[in-house]
Amino acid sequence: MTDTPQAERTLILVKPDGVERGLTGEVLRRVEAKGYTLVALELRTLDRETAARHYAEHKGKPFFEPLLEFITSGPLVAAVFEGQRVIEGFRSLAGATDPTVAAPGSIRGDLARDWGKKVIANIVHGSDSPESAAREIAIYFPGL
Ligand code: IDP
Repeated sequence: MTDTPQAERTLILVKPDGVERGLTGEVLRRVEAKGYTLVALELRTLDRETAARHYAEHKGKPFFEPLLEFITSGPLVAAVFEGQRVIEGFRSLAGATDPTVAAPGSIRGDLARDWGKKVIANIVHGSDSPESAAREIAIYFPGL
């Protein structure tokens, strides 16, 4: 099966908690099993400046500093996946931001829980719109 030219792309992260817990393969397996196509993949540790660029929309919120500390705390896996409605499709695979109430069957619902810390450690990130996807893909994979 191949996608029509309207196929979109999304930026997916396995955050440092997911990498540390050995869940990278499980996350990528679920996204590939759904049928989306992997087009870029990298293991890297973010510096503070790049992390602040990624999460610019949350600047000023109480969890902004803990979020920067968390996302720079160890290696993460950045990936770009492609497919029809992949942005919405991955958000559905990921589940709600709060892992305690994320639906069972979703990545966060099955694999994450509340650790009572200042930032929610929820294993994955996925772009939330075509505009965010373009902006985020340019941060992690310039020139893609
Ligand atoms: P999303 O990752 O589900 O799209 P966003 O609202 O974009 O959620 O938040 C980005 C990340 O910031 C979340 O995934 C989570 O790690 C963290 N976060 C969001 N809201 C809170 C909060 O109220 N307290 C602590 N951490 C939060």
